Amino acid sequence: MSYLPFLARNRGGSFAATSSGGAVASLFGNCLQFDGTNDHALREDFVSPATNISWSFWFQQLEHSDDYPFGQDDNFAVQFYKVGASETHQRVVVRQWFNDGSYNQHYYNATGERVYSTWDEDQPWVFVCSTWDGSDHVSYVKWNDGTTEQAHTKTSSISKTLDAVTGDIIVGATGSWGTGTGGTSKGINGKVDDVRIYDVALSSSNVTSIYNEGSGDFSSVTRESDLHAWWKLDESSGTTASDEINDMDLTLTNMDGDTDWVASK
Ligand SMILES: [Ca+2]
Ligand SMILES: [Ca+2]
Repeated sequence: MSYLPFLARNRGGSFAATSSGGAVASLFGNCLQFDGTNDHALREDFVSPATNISWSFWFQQLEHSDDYPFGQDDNFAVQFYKVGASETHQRVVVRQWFNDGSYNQHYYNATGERVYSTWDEDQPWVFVCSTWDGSDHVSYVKWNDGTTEQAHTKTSSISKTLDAVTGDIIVGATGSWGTGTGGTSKGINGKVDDVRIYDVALSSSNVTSIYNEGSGDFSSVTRESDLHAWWKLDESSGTTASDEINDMDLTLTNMDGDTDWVASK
């Protein structure tokens, strides 16, 4: 397995690196580790993309809990997207909110698509991506622990509108499930890495490319110009997580800048 750093980071640039890749996600340098109590990384007044959106990230749970590692809260629940894994249902839920206050969500828990084989094992890093193109909500959940690989996709065709909204971006937590009011009460005990928001609906092949980057394969990455925000989470100290695209940096909250940056693999 190999790990190659990104060689081009400017908006509009392209990646030049190539790699043979590897089976297990090597992810991207460092990541953030959250304590499941009150840790989170926050960006207030984040303006989301309009019309089309994709968002992706990696997470690894370190204990059984009903928590939600990523979302945006506009305080009026107009738009909100988050994923969670419930001890009761052993599921990953990908939820996209729309401007009428409704949402569409995908549960990954049916026979043959269970994301976790057992909660008593160390959990793998899981890649999640959600896309919206104006008529279809498509989500992807993928992982590879070196022994088992799972790759699942769900699609919903629905008629909804998605305008840009302003609200908190929260990594490592969101508010209580189902309320749509946001907040930070549902903090993950685990790790999160490489959080991205795109202003386009990524294609299935785009999503596979991003997933493969986690294995060190950057050979087919061509969509950097579509990034709206990108928190690589590669810092090693301090309480700021930089956004590579528009300086929408996250602030580590209730966290320790000396110990909560850890190697992602
Ligand atoms: Ca990282
Ligand atoms: Ca804390």
